[in-house]
Amino acid sequence: RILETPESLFDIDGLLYDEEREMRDVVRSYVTKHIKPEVATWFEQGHIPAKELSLALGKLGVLGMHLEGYGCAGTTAVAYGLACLELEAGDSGIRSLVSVQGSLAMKAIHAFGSEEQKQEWLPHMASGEKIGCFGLTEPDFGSDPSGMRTHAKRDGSDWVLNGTKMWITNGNVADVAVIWAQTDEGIRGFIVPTDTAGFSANLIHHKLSLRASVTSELVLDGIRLPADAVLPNVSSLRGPLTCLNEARFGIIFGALGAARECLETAIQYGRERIQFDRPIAGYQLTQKKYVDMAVELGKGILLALHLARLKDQGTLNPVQVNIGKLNSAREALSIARECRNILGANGVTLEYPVMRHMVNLESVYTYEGTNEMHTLVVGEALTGIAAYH
Ligand code: TGC
Ligand code: FAD
Repeated sequence: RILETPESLFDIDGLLYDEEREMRDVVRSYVTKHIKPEVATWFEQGHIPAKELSLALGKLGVLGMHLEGYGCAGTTAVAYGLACLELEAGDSGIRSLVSVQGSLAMKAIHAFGSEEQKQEWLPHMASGEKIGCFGLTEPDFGSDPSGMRTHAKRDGSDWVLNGTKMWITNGNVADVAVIWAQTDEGIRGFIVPTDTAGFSANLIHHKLSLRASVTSELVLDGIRLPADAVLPNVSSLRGPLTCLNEARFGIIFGALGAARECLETAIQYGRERIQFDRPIAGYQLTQKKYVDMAVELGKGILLALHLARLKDQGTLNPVQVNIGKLNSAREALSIARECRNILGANGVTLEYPVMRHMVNLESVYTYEGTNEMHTLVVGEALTGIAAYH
């Protein structure tokens, strides 16, 4: 008997409510029709039609879908997670666009913005008319953002912002940047329209990963902002880290979408590829690989669903998000590498999605907190001893 997907082994569908399955199917169908046929070309060219995609994803209803009000759908965490999984089955870059928009830029405004800021930005971002980015990382401060050098000083009622942000997803296509900066009052977030004088974005070239995603350096050169550009309701690293919890949550599901796509491809390939007069899927060594991968994929999805149910009941804590991101990124990357191996030489081309997912997952493993950072957070939770320094 051939199972439709490796997920069927675990009867994942049986754990979902009808509306969650329906929403998942809508996103899956969008990805099948509109992303999968194009994405290898976008990846090869290192270019995505970001504006068109943003509008289409807004229409699909996935931008800030888990946020309440302001044009956002207010779905459950489970629904949001499943959408991320389906989007990343297309490409991690597409899920990144959605994560950065909804879970980082919109979440920052939604959680810490004034009523006026929310009214001004969120409906346009939910519809995809306005694209957001989120500037936390700097050239010299990645895993340890607490040392950031970007700073904002008051000048009368204005703020003046200086600094450089690095590796910023959506940077060159963004209409608005949420920038985190040191101030005399602690780390604060600023809403920076990207047409403000002194703002520039430089595309990062020569990426070998997430090529279907825009990644940029942001230069903030004496940007003058009005008093109401600051997010009023947070003044510490808690601000960006709260947003990271949301985006990491999406990755817990998303990375497994990439893994599922790789595994399905490798199973299909192995059933058709004949060596030594038999399909390679018929060899015990290959079957052990499939089984080990399916077990990790299923366990990962079950963990993701458990965490999503905790989130929906309001009891998910950040350390549990660290555990989920650690597990999903690690296992998805490992699955993608093994699937690449099963495809042999064909595995190194863009004819199949596997190596594209594999190299994308290298970024997923690093961004939103590296494997080591998540390990250290969980290690501290287990032992009570912080081991970062
Ligand atoms: P620490 O001193 O422990 O805490 C500082 C303040 O933050 C609060 N806090 C949290 N709040 C919410 N959620 C969390 N998970 C939190 N963890 C800590 C904490 O209570 C404190 O608040 P307050 O009010 O008392 O000041 O912070 P630390 O400096 O020791 O840092 C801890 C560490 C290393 C875990 C943190 O810096 C970290 O997570 N580093 C990794 C950086 C990272 O993940 N960067 C991601 C950049 S964005 C990105 O990659 C986007 S990729 C594109 C895509 O998503 O597709
Ligand atoms: P570093 O922090 O220099 O780490 C290098 C290595 O050292 C890692 O293996 C790390 O785990 C290890 N290490 C560091 N400290 C310790 C320690 N104490 N103990 C043990 N090991 C340690 N950032 C944003 O703000 N916004 C974005 O939109 C964004 N998008 C991104 C898109 C892409 C494609 C990529 C690749 C990155 C993006 N980032 C973004 C940046 C990302 O969050 C950082 O790359 C990540 O946090 C790691 O920082 P770093 O690259 O400076 O590595």
